[in-house]
Amino acid sequence: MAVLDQLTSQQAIALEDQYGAHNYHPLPVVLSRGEGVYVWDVEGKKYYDFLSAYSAVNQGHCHPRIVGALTEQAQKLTLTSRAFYNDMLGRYEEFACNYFGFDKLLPMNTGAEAVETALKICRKWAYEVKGIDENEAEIVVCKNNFHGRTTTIISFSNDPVARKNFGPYTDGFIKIDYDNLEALEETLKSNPKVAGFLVEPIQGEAGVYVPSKGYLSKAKALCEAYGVLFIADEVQTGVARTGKLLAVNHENVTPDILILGKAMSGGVYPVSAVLANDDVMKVIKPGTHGSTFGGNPLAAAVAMAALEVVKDEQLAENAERLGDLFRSELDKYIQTSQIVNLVRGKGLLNAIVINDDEESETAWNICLKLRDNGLLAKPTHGNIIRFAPPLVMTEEQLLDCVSIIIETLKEFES
Ligand code: IF1
Repeated sequence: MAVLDQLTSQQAIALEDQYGAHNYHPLPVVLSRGEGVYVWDVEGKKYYDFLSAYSAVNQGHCHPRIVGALTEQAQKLTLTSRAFYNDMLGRYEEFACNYFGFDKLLPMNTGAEAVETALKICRKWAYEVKGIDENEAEIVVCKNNFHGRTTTIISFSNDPVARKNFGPYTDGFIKIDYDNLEALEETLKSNPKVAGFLVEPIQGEAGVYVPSKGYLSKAKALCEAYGVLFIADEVQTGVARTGKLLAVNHENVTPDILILGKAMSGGVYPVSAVLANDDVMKVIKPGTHGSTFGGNPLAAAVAMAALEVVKDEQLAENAERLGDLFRSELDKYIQTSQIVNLVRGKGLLNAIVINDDEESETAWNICLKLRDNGLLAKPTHGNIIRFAPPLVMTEEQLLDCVSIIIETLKEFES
C-alpha cells in the first residue's frame, strides 16, 4: 500500500496492530486532522478533543502562530547540536527564564528526560553544595506518582505494569504518601541524606488527584527548613492547564527545580525543560549532561511562539473560568446520578469517578459512547475518566461538551 493512499480507520488500526509494538491500547478512533478544540477522523467525523494529548495541546491543535514559527524556522536551521551555538537558543532561554521567573534553563525534549535531568541536578547539588557523602543522597517521591518511563523513573513507581520485569531498579528513592505532610516531615527529620522532594502538584495518572489546600506551600516550607530541594514536576499541570501558569502558583510556591514539557510547544514538537536558579544550576558543567536535540533552534522557535500564545490568548484565565463552569455543571448532574460519584480537578484538568470498581469496563464503554457522540476522552485506572480539553475552548463549546457528556452518561444510568 502506498504511504499516501487514503486509509480507512480499520486499515490504520490493522497496520499498527501488525507492525507496531503493542505498548498502548488506544481508543479505536483514527485521527488525521486537528484544528483548535476539534479533531477529525479519517472518515471525516468531527470530535471535541477532551484529552489534548495528555495536556500537550493546551494551545489547541495546529495553532497557526506555532505552526508558523515551526515552518519559518524549519526553512532556516533545524539542528546544530550543542557542539556549536545557534542564534535561537539563547533568545529562547532568556524568554523562558523571564516568563517563568528563574535564572537558568536546561533544554531537553521529552518529559521523562526533563525529570531525569532534574534528578541528576538534585544529586549533584547534594554532593557539591549540601555536602552529602558520595552515592548516599536520597530523593523523596510520592506513592502513585507518574514521572515517565525511563528505568530510573519506573524504579520509584508503584504501578506494577510499568515496573514488572524491568529491574534491576535504581536506588536512592524514598516513597511516601502523597498529600501527607506528617509523612514528609518525618522522612526529612529522620533522613539527613535527603537531597530533594519530587512531586506532582496534581497527580495526573493517579486520577487527577488534587492535594489538600496548603499541601504544596507547607511541603515547600518543610523542604526549606531541612535544606532539601523542592522539585515540581509540572510536565502535565504546567503552562496554564490548571488555571494558573503553573499549578504551584495556586499556593504561591516557587520550586527550587521546575520541570516542564508537553504544552511548552503546544504539542507541535517535543520540547521539555528544567528551570532553576544559579545556586542550583551551577552544578551543571560542560560534559555533565546533554542531548543531541535538546535546545535545537526549531524547538526554541516553537516554544517561544507556544508560550506567547498562552499569554496573548489568556489561556490560564480561560482555563480557570471554564474549569469552574465545567465542574459546577457536572456537579449538578452528579446530584442525581447513579453512575458518577464525583468530579474533581483544577482549571481544565478534571476527572470523573465512575461508580464501579477499577476492573470494570464501564469507563471504557462510556468513552466509546462519548466517541460515538463526538467527544474523545480516555479512562485512567479503569473507573476514572480524565477531561482535559484544549484551553482555547469557548464557553459555548464547553457547554456543548457538557451536554454531550451528560447525555452520554444518562445512557449508562440504570
Ligand atoms: C503516556 C499519564 C498523563 C507526566 C508527568 C512526566 C511525564 C508525564 C507529570 C513524562 C507524562 C503522560 C505520558 C503518556 C500518558 C501521560 C499521562 F496518564 F500517564 F499520567 F499525561 F496523564 N511527568 N505523562 O504526566 O513525559 O516523557 O511522556 O514526555 O502515553 O505514557 P513524557
